[in-house]
Amino acid sequence: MDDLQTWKARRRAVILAHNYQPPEIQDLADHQGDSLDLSLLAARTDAPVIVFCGVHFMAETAALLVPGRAVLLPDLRAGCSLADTVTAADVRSLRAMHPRAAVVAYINTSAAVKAESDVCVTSANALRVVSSLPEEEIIFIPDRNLGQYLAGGTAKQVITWDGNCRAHNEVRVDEVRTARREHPGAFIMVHPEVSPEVAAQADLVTGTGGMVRQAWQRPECEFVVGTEAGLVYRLRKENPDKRFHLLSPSLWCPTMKYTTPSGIVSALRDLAPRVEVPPEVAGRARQALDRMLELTEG
Ligand code: CIZ
Repeated sequence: MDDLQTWKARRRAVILAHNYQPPEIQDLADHQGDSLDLSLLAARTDAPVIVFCGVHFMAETAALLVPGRAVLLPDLRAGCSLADTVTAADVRSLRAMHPRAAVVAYINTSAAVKAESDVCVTSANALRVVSSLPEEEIIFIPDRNLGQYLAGGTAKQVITWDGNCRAHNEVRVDEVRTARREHPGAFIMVHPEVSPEVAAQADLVTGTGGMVRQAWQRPECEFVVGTEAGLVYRLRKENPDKRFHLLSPSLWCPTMKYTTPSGIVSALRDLAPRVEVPPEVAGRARQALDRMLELTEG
């Protein structure tokens, strides 16, 4: 009775896995994607139970989009150190300092921070959403590297916060140079959470969804991948005739690896740990997410 498929059927659950999840979790998931894909899937599914294989802010996002449904995060230790760098009180202080600016929250933030923000973005839609805002001044939280990337890609004045994703921020310029030397002809793509110096050396800066499409569509047979190692497993699986190299050993997120098959079985059996958002935060946080979805889909 501890069989995952049995419990999944019994709960009529859907299993969503982020692109950074371990291979065995990617293999058993119903759907895989970046946080935008998974948010859209969560918003559209009618499954009464969603098992979110990712980190806490992602499960919270799903819980905001499907109020009343059970969103399970198999291991509550799966947090995001980038999301933890900014609090709701920090956002209120920033607003007081820059009253004309729109507050744009990266999806990697808590629901409490989203509730203080005007709109959310993911790596897949950040440029599009920020460009479409009427405000000329933008407060972007919490990833400074992504904020600088947005400043370079739009005509906006972007006020950044001093947060970063350790895995992406630790990638070094000399690692890109080495990859170019060792894999001449490979297409080098990096995530916008890497430093601007590293981004400047790459062929393309894009989120994981963009990397998946590039791997399908580009003529090159070899790619260097500058994002968390979990994506490389997906790219290899979907493109068995192409070669993929991880840009740096630093690209490994420990909290993404807390999900295990047995943790999923326990979560389905116990309907816990369940992620819920307090009502005083949920309404305002949902508005910031809905605005993102309108600007992305519209
Ligand atoms: O948007 C996401 O899911 C994150 C955090 C990274 C990416 O590019 O997929």
